[in-house]
Amino acid sequence: MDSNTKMAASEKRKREVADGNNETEGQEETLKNAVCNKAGGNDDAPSEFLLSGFETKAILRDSAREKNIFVHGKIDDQEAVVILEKTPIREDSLSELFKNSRLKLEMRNDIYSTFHLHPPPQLNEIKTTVVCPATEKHVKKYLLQETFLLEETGEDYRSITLPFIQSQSFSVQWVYNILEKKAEADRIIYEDPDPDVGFVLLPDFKWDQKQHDDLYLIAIVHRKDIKSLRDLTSEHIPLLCNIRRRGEDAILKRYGFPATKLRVYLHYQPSYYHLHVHFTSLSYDAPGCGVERAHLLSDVIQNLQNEPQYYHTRTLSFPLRADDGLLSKFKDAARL
Ligand code: GTA
Repeated sequence: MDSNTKMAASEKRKREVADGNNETEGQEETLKNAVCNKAGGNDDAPSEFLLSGFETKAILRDSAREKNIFVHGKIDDQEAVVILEKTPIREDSLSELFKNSRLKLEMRNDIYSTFHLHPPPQLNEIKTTVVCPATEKHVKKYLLQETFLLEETGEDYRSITLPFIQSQSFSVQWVYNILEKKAEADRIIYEDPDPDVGFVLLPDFKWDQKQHDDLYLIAIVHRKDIKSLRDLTSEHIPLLCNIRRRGEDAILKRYGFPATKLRVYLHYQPSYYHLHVHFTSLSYDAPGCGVERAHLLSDVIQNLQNEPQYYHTRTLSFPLRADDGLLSKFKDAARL
């Protein structure tokens, strides 16, 4: 983009932002906040040039194998984290890919040759996630760091972890927006509105829904009083069974994906303390699906059936990053 086009794009973006400034009910947004909030809005057009003025500050992590990069920077003076990720090549796009791409020879040797293939733009997307305005906690979350495994007793949870998460965990506003249909309403694939055992099932924002290989959905409960696995007792068994049965049925109905191909689990610790359940494809090595963090929903249900207070009393292990404030709290309490 030349500088004139860039300036025009920037002016266009500012106008569009100003036009849409009162989108969020009851919230007074500054122009700059609105620029960032466009990243999460439903209106695609004004977001088009969101990243044209992005200033990179640091690479938080990148992976050649996973083909992604996590970048910390600024969008119009606001802190932001941008995640870029190459998406899998879809089988149903192959014929268009072969037919309409330009090939540039890199090398040829006997029967072997390598090329650079330049596909048409619609087959060359990069999945992009924007967190803006990003807090320091977001930046830390995505930064590649050494991790440590902790063991937390029920008492540790009440005396160390609970006060910590009550004072500084990520906002769950995005969760309430989903439950109140203020965001992502058109993405909901199933809802049980019951206030006790009900939930909303929708694609996780890590899944672009283009292929089933990396299928990823989350079920978010309507109840607002359950922070995590630690709060669960046998009282919640009907809720958990409902999520499992109806979630699996809805995924089968919508995607033709059977329960035997699903990994259904909760994270401990989660990033967001409002109870939710992850549904991922068994063949997808989803971030956070390792044994140190993921608790299979079927195991959780059985543990509660056998011992109603299981998660109140049991010692639970989980990994923490080196600069996580909770790790310091455990050190201060001489629990490490
Ligand atoms: N539909 O607005 C949202 C939204 N947000 C803010 C979070 N999620 C959302 N889904 C929708 N709309 O699976 C999803 C998250 C996550 C779940 C929360 O809600 O994608 P959790 O509370 O157990 O937290 O689950 P968790 O697992 O730590 O969160 P997250 O973000 O998945 O991070 C785990 C690791 O995954 C990160 O450290 C990072 O390595 C990786 N990761 C995170 N985001 C991406 C991404 N966009 N692309 C690739 N890798 C990612």
